[in-house]
Amino acid sequence: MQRREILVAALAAPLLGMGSAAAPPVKLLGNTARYRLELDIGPLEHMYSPAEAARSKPMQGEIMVAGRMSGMTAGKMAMPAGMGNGTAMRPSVWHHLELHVWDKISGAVVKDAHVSIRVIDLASGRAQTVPIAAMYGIHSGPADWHYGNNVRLPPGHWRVDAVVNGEAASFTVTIPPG
Ligand SMILES: [Cu+2]
Repeated sequence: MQRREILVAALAAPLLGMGSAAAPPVKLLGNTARYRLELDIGPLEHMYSPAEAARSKPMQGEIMVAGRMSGMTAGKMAMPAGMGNGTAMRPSVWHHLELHVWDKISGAVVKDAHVSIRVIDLASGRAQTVPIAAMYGIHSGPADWHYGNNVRLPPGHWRVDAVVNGEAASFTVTIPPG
């Protein structure tokens, strides 16, 4: 197992809306024994089931191949279980977190990985488990295949612990205020 910790100050760009085509504000590379990883944290994305996408033909957002979107339902904000109201769902504290996985030997995108991701607030030590969906961007297509979800990530220092087919990697991310 290799650990990789990288500090990045990013996410300075304001949240302009879901499905922004802009490059993700956070892009970190990682490694495990068998896999090359990329962690992207960007603006909240709308995540469509294949049936929803076929019906509404969205121009942006992501197609969920497996799993479910957290944090929003049917294009509207919804409160995830266990969260109070108030500022919890301010869009600026919600981000789209995604992990891309490539096989180091073949270079191929790994589409059937078993992935788990935990996000740890380094100030409080509190951890949250990211519900994993497999998905790809509508614009980019299946080459963009990745694992993750929309997550609440307020400004602060975070560690993202990922396990891919039993192989662990960690990333350290700073989300600046604003
Ligand atoms: Cu995604």
